Amino acid sequence: MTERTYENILVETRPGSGANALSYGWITLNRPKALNALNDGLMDELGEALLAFDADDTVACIVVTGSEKAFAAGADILVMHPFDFPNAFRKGLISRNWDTIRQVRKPIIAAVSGFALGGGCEVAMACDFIIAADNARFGQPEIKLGIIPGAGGTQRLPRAVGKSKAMDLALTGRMMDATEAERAGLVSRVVPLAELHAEATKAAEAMCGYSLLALMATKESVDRAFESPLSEGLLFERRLFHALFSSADQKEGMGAFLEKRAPGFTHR
Ligand code: DAK
Repeated sequence: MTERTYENILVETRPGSGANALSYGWITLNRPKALNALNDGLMDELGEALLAFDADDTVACIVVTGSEKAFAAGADILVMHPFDFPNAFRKGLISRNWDTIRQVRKPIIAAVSGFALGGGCEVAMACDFIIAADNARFGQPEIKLGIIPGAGGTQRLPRAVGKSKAMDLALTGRMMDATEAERAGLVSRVVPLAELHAEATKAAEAMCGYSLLALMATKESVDRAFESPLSEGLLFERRLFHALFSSADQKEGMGAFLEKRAPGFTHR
């Protein structure tokens, strides 16, 4: 991937560990003065960086993180404030670049510390799983601004934590701490703040050693669980499962197990 400098994010390609390991992308949201409030500039850059990693054959997965104080405190309220309905509707207020993340076919880990509010919580939920620091706080406080969540908060949150807690969070605007978020199933694990990056790195490095085909197929199949009835999801999974038997990586993975050696996947 061509490394380029961004204004609102920091982007690095990091090597995986092990002889045949792929690399992983590391994206840090970086508008510290506004607690990483998400404006067009940031969302454009995030989308561009994600798509570049997705297109890079040497990259297995991507970590998206923020600062210790804020993953992101939501969409930029200063930008949204002056809009009226006709303009918001006609111009597609902050819509254009919010769906890019959904185009990414490689796994994305959100490593969240501090505030993940409104659009910040929605970006984290659009990632494939969330590792939270013990100081993380999640919420959909849009109700306090006279609006509702607009980037999936009323849809992904109930799927993650159930109707009652999603209603509670969206209707009261309260924040949920990391312990509650883990108990509710929004985050996959909680670690001390000082260990957040090491934990995300460990997860990314594990994926760097696997078959990229199998990683992408896993993501596609789990995502199907949220988009289709169970019978269709199960059929989709079965087809992908069978399809992977045409890959060199399936022969290599199973062969390496039987020969009691480490696999060397070639992503074919
Ligand atoms: N926008 C703009 N600036 C923000 C911001 C935000 N969301 N959040 C914080 N900041 C700025 C503050 O204004 C302050 O700037 P200065 O005054 O220093 O210039 C600076 O960041 C530090 O914030 P505080 O001084 O407030 O820091 P505190 O520690 O006291 O409080 C806080 C932290 C996170 C509790 C507080 O800043 C806060 O409540 N922030 C707002 C949180 C919020 O309401 N978020 C939801 C915004 S609505 C859509 C896509 C997305 C969305 C909708 C549609 N489409 C695809 C259609 C998303 C909407 C939202 O996220």
